[in-house]
Amino acid sequence: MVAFHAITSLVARAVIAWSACATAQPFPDLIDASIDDIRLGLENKIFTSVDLVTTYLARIAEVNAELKAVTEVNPDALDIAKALDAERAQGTVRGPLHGIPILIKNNIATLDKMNNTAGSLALLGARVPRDAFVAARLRTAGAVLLGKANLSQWANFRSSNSSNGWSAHGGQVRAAYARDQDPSGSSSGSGVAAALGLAAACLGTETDGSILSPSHRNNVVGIKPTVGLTSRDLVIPISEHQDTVGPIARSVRDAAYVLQAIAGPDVNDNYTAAIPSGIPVLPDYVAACDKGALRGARLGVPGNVIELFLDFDAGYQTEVDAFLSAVTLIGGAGATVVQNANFTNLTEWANSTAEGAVLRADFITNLASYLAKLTSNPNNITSLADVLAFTQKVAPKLEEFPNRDTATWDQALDPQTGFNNTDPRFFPQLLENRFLGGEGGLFGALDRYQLDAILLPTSLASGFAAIVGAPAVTVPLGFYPVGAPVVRNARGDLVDTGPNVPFGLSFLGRSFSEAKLIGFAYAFEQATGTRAKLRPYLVPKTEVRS
Ligand SMILES: *[C@@H]1O[C@H](CO)[C@@H](O)[C@H](O)[C@H]1NC(C)=O
Ligand SMILES: *[C@@H]1O[C@H](CO)[C@@H](O)[C@H](O)[C@H]1NC(C)=O
Ligand SMILES: *[C@@H]1O[C@H](CO)[C@@H](O)[C@H](O)[C@H]1NC(C)=O
Ligand SMILES: *[C@@H]1O[C@H](CO)[C@@H](O)[C@H](O)[C@H]1NC(C)=O
Ligand SMILES: *[C@@H]1O[C@H](CO)[C@@H](O)[C@H](O)[C@H]1NC(C)=O
Ligand SMILES: *[C@@H]1O[C@H](CO)[C@@H](O)[C@H](O)[C@H]1NC(C)=O
Ligand SMILES: *[C@@H]1O[C@H](CO)[C@@H](O)[C@H](O)[C@H]1NC(C)=O
Ligand SMILES: *[C@@H]1O[C@H](CO)[C@@H](O)[C@H](O)[C@H]1NC(C)=O
Ligand SMILES: CC(=O)N[C@H]1CO[C@H](CO)[C@@H](O)[C@@H]1O
Repeated sequence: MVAFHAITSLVARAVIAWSACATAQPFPDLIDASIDDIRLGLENKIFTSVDLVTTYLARIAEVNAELKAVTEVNPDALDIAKALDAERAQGTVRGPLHGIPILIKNNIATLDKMNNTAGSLALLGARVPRDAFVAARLRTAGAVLLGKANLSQWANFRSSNSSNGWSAHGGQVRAAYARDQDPSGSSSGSGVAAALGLAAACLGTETDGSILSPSHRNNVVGIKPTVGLTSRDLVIPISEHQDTVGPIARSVRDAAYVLQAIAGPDVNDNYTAAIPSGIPVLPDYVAACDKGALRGARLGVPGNVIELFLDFDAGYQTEVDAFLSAVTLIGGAGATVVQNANFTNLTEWANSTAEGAVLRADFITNLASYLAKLTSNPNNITSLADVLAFTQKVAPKLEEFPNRDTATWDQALDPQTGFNNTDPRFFPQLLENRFLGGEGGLFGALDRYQLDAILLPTSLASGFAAIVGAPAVTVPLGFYPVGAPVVRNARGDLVDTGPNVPFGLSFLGRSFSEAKLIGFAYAFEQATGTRAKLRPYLVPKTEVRS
């Protein structure tokens, strides 16, 4: 309780100090600037959107040779910014994102000069009939689509011997809190770009962990929306049952601005028809950013989940210790914490192979549907079998085959054991997920203990939400101390954990409970200010004032 208030007042003082001299001081560094800061800078004519785009492009150029966070920049970005500046000069401001540069993951298609490849050379030069719904929504909101963020190729759905953040189209993404840091994935470039201020914010996508995990390893905030809150139209898929598009940003409030812009029903993704019809207008995610949101909340900690992961790998202890301190702080902020809000069928979950089966089956069907929508397809890729043949036979060298194998696709296309999502073997697998994540998992615990959300270290969190399409929000929680052992990824080429590597805390909730989760995450973020305690080793120097 005492620690909590001490930290809160420190943060409050820092904010007041800054606003007091905001007019006299130069604009904050872009690694710290919030969307509100940038918006005010534009409103007060401290700079233009063209200045911002120029600055962000220079920042990308400064670090990209080393970090490979960005695959392509938008050749039209400056013209778009110029047009948005002209609109503003004539008195039209579309909203809080007017003139604000945003990077999107390289699996979200745009009808412009940029490629959309999921990192594969198979789709270079392919064209789509229209912008992905979420990209169109960003444009309508006045955002400048600055470029495409690199990713783990095929959103990490290809190989058993690859590395997070590697793609043939974009190279190897590295994170910047430690040398050769594994950026996690699959929205690797989005995480790194948000962390270093290579754009005001980014879009990522998640099937299981691909927003939450790179967000936490890059010391930023990620919102993984309920499947159906954000359209997947013209997003290169893995699974209609699990894929979702969401923001990765430096603060909860910034992420809320982006979510507000992209959420909502789309006739081209009928999962969005599940958005509760009682809400003709979506909840106000920005207004949900309330410092007092933890007061009176009921939050659960599934002790058996934590125990299972520690049994599996004692290396999680650092993150769990920080998590348990955070739980105490959250209690001190007025939340009721229910310890041992356990998941009843955790053992069955840990042994289940249903999620992999669902993803492989969906991928065959959903990828073919995406490819069928292309208006130009230079390599004539229409199926997973075509992608496999391209990777293994047409461009094996650049696709780094066989070193980076195609184990996931081989399994999906196995004539004996593979099947797509129209096969009778599919539905029992989907039902198993719905039970293990539902009554036997996340939803069961929320209901049994009448909770608003479940708390977990982000390293342990994504799977439980993934298999039932539930939302989750991660916020910075801490980082590995000096002297922590360096643990490399399975491939051996990147540092997974070690000194200065960040980690996060996740809030998981019921479907369409994003506003609540955002409130909790915001209150926690404001009380702790963890992001500001940690600096990357590599920070771009170009600023909007230079
Ligand atoms: C898209 O890929 C093509 C190669 O097929 C390349 O010529 C073009 O420059 C790429 N677009 C951008 C914006 O980099
Ligand atoms: C949703 O759309 C897909 C293809 O676009 C279609 O196969 C499916 O039947 C639709 N589902 C509903 C509930 O409308
Ligand atoms: C929850 O799990 C923890 C850790 O396995 C165990 O100690 C505790 O008894 C369990 N509580 C309930 C209510 O099942
Ligand atoms: C879930 O757990 C309960 C209690 O251990 C058990 O009786 C039940 O069989 C499990 N259900 C499934 C589908 O595994
Ligand atoms: C898998 O199931 C077996 C048998 O029910 C159980 O002993 C084991 O603990 C389970 N594995 C995990 C990781 O929970
Ligand atoms: C899915 O499997 C069925 C039955 O094997 C087959 O007829 C259909 O063409 C497959 N669809 C795709 C997209 O592979
Ligand atoms: C793709 O198909 C078109 C039309 O059948 C053909 O002209 C072209 O050569 C094919 N391209 C490749 C790379 O196979
Ligand atoms: C997996 O990648 C590593 C690192 O490049 C390499 O040493 C190893 O040979 C690869 N495994 C296979 C089976 O190709
Ligand atoms: C914007 C940019 O720097 N893109 C580069 C990303 O990395 C790939 C692969 O090395 C290059 O081809 C791009 O030019």
